[in-house]
Amino acid sequence: MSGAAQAAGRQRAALLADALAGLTAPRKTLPCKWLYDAEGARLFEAITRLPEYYPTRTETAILRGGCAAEAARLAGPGAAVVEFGSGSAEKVAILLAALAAPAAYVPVDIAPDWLGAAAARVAADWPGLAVLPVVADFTRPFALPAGLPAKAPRLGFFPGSTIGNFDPAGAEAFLAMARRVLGEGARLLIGADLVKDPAVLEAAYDDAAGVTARFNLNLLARLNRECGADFDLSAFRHQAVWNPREERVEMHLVSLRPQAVSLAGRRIGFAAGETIHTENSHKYRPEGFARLCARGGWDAERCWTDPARLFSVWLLRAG
Ligand code: AVI
Repeated sequence: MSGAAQAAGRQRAALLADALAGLTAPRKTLPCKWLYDAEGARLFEAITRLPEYYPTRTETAILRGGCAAEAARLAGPGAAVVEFGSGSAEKVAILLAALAAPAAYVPVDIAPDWLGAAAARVAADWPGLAVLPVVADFTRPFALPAGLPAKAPRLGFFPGSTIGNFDPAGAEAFLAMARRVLGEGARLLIGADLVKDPAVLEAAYDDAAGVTARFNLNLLARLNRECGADFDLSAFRHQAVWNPREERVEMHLVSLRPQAVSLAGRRIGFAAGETIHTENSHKYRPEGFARLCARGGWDAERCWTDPARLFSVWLLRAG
């Protein structure tokens, strides 16, 4: 069996183990990382262009409107940029263009195909830049590539408010891990979505064109494709709700009727209205986000927002 086939087999086994654990729990859940197979990644890209989904365009405008330039000035010349969960690596172009003679770009992502394609694009656009991709789960400690110039100032990049998809303990653990990986004197440029009118938030996660609904339901289609489950997708509907106590948008899949689904020889029963909780997207207040960063070992050096205060981008300095 090829290495790629073995990796795919391991992924399927991990997906099945998570699905069996999550769907037999008293409150059914599925980890949001499984939303991103090839189809999920394509749908997420479409989400980022939706009129209701303000985070991507707002963060891009903040980066372009002086934030990237100021972060680049503070990071200094010859910086090595390490992007956590680089995906399509689009926003990093704004940062690389602002930096004086960046020494290296290290995109870190768990999906090797995606990573290879994004790394090749950046390498083609930035001749002379050392592009050193790392295939790794960026939520766990990983080693920086040996070829990274030892003296280059380290600048982490974690845009998109992906930190909001961790629970608070996971977010703190991620920040502490990033601090360890990047080392003394490092900086981290990170996007954090802000608490706002629940109607704006719920529309961003339940768009009129139904793209986010397809993104969420694709998780059941993925379980059918990869784990031989028999979910009837027409018997579930997408739901996005603001949880004011936890200050997060929750995505659920709601069972429209009593039903049973089979998965790896197990029958999993659903009551009408019962949900599978598939994602949390935490929103922050600036003071709370600065406190979270401090607990993870980072001092807030700068914070930028847009005029409507929808989104924030922070430059953190290793404390
Ligand atoms: C990747 N992440 C930051 C997105 C978010 O906004 O939480 C994922 C997403 N889920 C639904 N729409 C977008």
